Amino acid sequence: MFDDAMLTTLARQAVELPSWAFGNAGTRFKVYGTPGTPRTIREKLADAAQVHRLTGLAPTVALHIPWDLVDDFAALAADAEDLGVRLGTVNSNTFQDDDYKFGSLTHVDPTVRRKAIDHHLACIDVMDATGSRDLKIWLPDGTNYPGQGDIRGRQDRLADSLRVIYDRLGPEQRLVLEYKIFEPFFYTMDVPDWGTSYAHVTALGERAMVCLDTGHHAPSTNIEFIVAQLLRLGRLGSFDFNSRFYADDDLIVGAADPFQLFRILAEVVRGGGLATDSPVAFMLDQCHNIEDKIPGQIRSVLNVQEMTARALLIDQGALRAAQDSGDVLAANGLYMDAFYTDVRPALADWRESRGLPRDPMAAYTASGYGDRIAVERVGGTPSGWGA
Ligand code: PSV
Ligand code: MN
Repeated sequence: MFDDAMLTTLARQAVELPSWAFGNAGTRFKVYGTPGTPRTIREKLADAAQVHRLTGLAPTVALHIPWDLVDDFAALAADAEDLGVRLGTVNSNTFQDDDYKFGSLTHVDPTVRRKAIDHHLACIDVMDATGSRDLKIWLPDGTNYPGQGDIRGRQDRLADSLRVIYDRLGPEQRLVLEYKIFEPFFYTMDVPDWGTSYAHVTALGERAMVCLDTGHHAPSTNIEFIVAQLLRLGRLGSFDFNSRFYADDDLIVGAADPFQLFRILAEVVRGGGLATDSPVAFMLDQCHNIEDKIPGQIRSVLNVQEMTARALLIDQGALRAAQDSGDVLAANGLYMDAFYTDVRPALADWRESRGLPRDPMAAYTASGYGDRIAVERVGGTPSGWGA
C-alpha cells in the first residue's frame, strides 16, 4: 500500500509527548486520579518511554517549568536517555502566580514584566542543560472587560518582552509562540490568533515561529488553511495536537474529528512539513481526565500516524491535474479516497517488520506495566495540575 518514499516518511515521523499528559487532570469541577500516576518527572519519563517503546513514534518528551523543575537538568536528560527517550520542548508558565493576575509579559508594572521575562530566561537555562531546541510560550495574558486594558499598549509591551527573551536564545534554539482565542481571559487575549503570533515572530527573527494548537480556534475555523499559509510563509514551528468539541477540550487527537486531522496533515504533506529539513515539530498537548493516560497517549500518536499515512496516499499528481482542469468532483474524490482507505492493517504489518508490536494498545495491556505502577507507586503526591 505504501511506496518507498511513504515508508521513509513514516519511519521519520516523531510526535513529542507532553509530560503533563501523564499527571492527573480534570476540569474545574473534579480531578479523577488514576492508580499509578507518576509522582515525579522521572516517573513521567518512564511512562512516556512505554509509549515510544511500543510505537516507535514518540522519542521526546516536553517539559513544563516549574512543574518539572529538578535540581540537575543534565542528570535528568541522562536519565531520559537511559529510559530510551530525550527531553524536548520547554514550556514556560506564567499562569499560576498571583503577580500575573493582570498580565505577565504584557503587565503595566515593569517589575512584574521583568519577573515574567526572567522566568523565560530561566527556561532557556534549562534548555541549555537539556539540549532542548524549543522554548514554547503560551501566553495566558488578556483582559475580561472592554476598556480594562490598553490593547495596543499591551502589544507593545509584549513585543519588548519577547525581544529580551529571543535575544537570549542560543544559535540553535528557537522560540515558538502559541496563540489561543480565549481563556483564561474572555474579552481579549494578547495572542489570540495566528496573525498576532505571526506579527510578533516575524518581528523577532528567523528562529521565532508560530505554534498551532488545534484546540485554540473558534468553531468552524478552517485550520488547514492556517497550516497551508504558515507553511507557505515558513513560520509554522510546531503543532500542539488535541481534539475539541467545544473549547480547549484537550481530548485525544483525531477523536473528535478524524477528517479534520486528515485535512490538516494533507496540508502538512503538501507544504513539505514532513520533509527532512522541515521546521515543524509535532507535539501532543492533551490531558487524560477519565481514560488511562499511557494508553491514551499511545492511541494519540497512533492516530497521528494513521492520518499521516492516509494523507500520504493522496495522489498528488492526479490531484493537481484535476485541480488544474477544474474537475471539482475528481479532485474531491481523490481526497476522499485517501481518507477512506483503511491503512491500519498495512501499518500493523509495517510495525511488525520493524520489531514493534502489531497492536501497541494490546501490547501495553499485555505488558502488565499499568498494573505494576499501580502497585508500586503508592505514597507521595500524584502529579497533577500544578506539579
Ligand atoms: C493552555 O491552554 C495550554 O493547554 C496551552 O495550550 C499550552 O500549550 C499548554 O496549556 C501547556 O502550557
Ligand atoms: Mn497548547
